[in-house]
Amino acid sequence: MTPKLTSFSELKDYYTPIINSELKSNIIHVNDQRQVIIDAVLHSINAGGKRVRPLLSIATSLLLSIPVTSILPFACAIEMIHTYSLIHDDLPAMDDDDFRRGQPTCHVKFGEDIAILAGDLLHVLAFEILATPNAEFTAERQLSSIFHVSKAIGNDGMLGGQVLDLKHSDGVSNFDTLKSIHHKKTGALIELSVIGPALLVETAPILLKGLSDLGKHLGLLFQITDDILDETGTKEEIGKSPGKDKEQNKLTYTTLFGLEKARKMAEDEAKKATEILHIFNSEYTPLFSTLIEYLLKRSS
Ligand code: GRG
Repeated sequence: MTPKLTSFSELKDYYTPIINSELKSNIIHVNDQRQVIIDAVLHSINAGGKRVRPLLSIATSLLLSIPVTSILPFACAIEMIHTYSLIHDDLPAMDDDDFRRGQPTCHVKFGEDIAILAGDLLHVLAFEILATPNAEFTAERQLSSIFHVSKAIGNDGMLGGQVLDLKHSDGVSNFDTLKSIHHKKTGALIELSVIGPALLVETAPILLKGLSDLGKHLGLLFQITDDILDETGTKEEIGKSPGKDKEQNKLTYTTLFGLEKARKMAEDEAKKATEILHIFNSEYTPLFSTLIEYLLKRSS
């Protein structure tokens, strides 16, 4: 029986091993030369990510009384897509990072060719998992979920945000551009992690709207904190090389507004997210408040 979880840290401690085992069960070893791609995928998947996105999906499931076991495949697919985006983001042709999640990046350890393919495999695996019939959900809702995932990671979502991020130095550095990059690059997948479970079951429109707004605020909160940590965190804390944003002339909350204002803006996003929680009449609402607190105060 699942213990009563009252805070995000309890949720994280309880569910992280369960997420890890769900991920492991979906990455199948092979007995020939293709095993190298499995090793590369496992290197990045097991490198020590915080599992924020699957934990968000689990938190939403608790909030809406959806059985967590039914949501694990969705949560696992989102973590695979996220890990894939990190592998590709670290490549020399993109952000060119040697260190991620406290480990050498995938291309440093396995070479660029294998790292590209490891990302591709995670992408494909994620959709295979999302398309696998799940007895808890109708085929129509699963199809709709696949549609929403595609939208969240395509040109109007994560991929488009990455393009805008890479190319911004050719363009204008203002708040609208910054928000657009952050909403797409990071926010879209975070919002999807929050709203995704609700799309797989029948959910009242008012709650769907609430989850979408909540997800948007959490996405911005997450990325502002990421920007702050890039400036203030150590390599050990953030598991990657700090100071890269300034070095690469990135448009971020701290490069545009400075540290103090960025911190205030993160607090504003946390406050707006907290204000939405009252619409959920659930014993897990306080847990969600601690989740928001964690995203605001995290140091890794
Ligand atoms: C998805 C189709 C498709 C393409 C990918 C490369 C790319 C296009 C997008 C990159 C997007 C990217 C790297 C966004 C940054 C998001 C972010 C803040 C990552 C850090 O997340 P954490 O702190 O990392 O949750 P851990 O390692 O803890 O999981």
